[in-house]
Amino acid sequence: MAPLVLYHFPVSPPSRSTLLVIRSLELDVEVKILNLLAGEHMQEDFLKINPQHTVPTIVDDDYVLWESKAIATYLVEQYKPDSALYPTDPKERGIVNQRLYFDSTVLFARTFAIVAPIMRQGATTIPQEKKDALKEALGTLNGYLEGQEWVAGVNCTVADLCLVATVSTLDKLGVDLTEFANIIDWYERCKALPGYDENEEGANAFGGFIKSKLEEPY
Ligand SMILES: N[C@@H](CCC(=O)N[C@@H](CS)C(=O)NCC(=O)O)C(=O)O
Repeated sequence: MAPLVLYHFPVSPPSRSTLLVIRSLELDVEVKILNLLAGEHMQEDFLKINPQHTVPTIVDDDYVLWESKAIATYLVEQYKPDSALYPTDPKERGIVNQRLYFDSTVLFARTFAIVAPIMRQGATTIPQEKKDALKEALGTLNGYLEGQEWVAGVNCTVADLCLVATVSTLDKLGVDLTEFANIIDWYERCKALPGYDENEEGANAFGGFIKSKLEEPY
């Protein structure tokens, strides 16, 4: 059987979260880097695989999937269905899913709303209302972590792997996390996860790029 293939761009937070899941599951993978800045995701060969031209995208034998959270849950269910990374109890799984959607629709969405104008339209400042919206989302995440080590309870799950890809990006672009004590403790814990160094490298590259475009530090 062909190895699992990941189309990946190391600076992309969702793409990095997929690699964190792959590393935690200890799966063999062939990583194919697509340089989004050079438009490699718009090449015909990749569009045939994913017409939505996003990373991460996986090809698992004859099965193609994109959307980082769908990939994360698929990989656990397919390869390590008993793993605590995606609990089988419906109520526990429900909480993990809620945290995954929180990243997609709130934390990463608000991060994206900040970085997209800088990357795509040459913006050099960040509107205060976007900073406020991000701060509110970080407050919510801090609340999830009250009295527990991981975002969905006692075990590290795919939700932690997705959320830390976003939070590390925010940290590296200069967002001050000091008022979010639970996030800071959890973030330190996440740094020991398999493959974290790769995540950090990508977050540093992305954060450094955004920082270099800003008129004043975040
Ligand atoms: N919701 C998607 C977001 C994927 C996404 O937007 N990836 C960006 C990089 S961060 C991308 O591939 N952009 C290229 C494009 O949309 O053409 C996920 O979680 O996988």
